[in-house]
Amino acid sequence: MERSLVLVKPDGVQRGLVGEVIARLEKRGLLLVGAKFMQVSRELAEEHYAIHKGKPFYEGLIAYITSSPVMAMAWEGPSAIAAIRQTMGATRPLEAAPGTIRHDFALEVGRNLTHASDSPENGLNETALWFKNDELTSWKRATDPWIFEG
Ligand code: DAT
Ligand code: MG
Repeated sequence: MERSLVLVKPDGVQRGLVGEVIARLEKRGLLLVGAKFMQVSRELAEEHYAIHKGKPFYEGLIAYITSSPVMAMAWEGPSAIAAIRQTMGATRPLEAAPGTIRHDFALEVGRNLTHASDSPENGLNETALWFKNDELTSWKRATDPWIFEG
């Protein structure tokens, strides 16, 4: 099982797409283990996007993610990192495959609706950055055996 941080970023919240993102991940079979609706501080934004510090789009990215509330979630599943990034689509919406969230609902890289962790290690680190331990719930879903083979 892998764990990923998923954010519905301010554009997704403002556009009423929180439910759409959750519905797609739920229907895919991924398991929700944490969620909170929150305003992101500059401090958290800088820590989350530390890897992009110094890039030309960095300041715009920090301004975007802190501009309005986000829906922060932790999702689990087998190969959750690849599965969720596939459901989100490529970073640039015009390069995202039809049927992905970024293809279906976005046009510009700076308004690409969602964040998802890009490796199992980052999935654990990012969920630990955004959630306290007691904000994550480990649970068995009745349908797990019908979705997870193992
Ligand atoms: P992703 O969100 O698909 O993991 P990333 O980690 O490379 O993409 O970049 C983080 C975010 O930064 C991305 O969702 C949008 C923004 N971004 C990335 N590259 C950009 C660029 N060349 N111009 C503007 N914004 C960019
Ligand atoms: Mg990334």
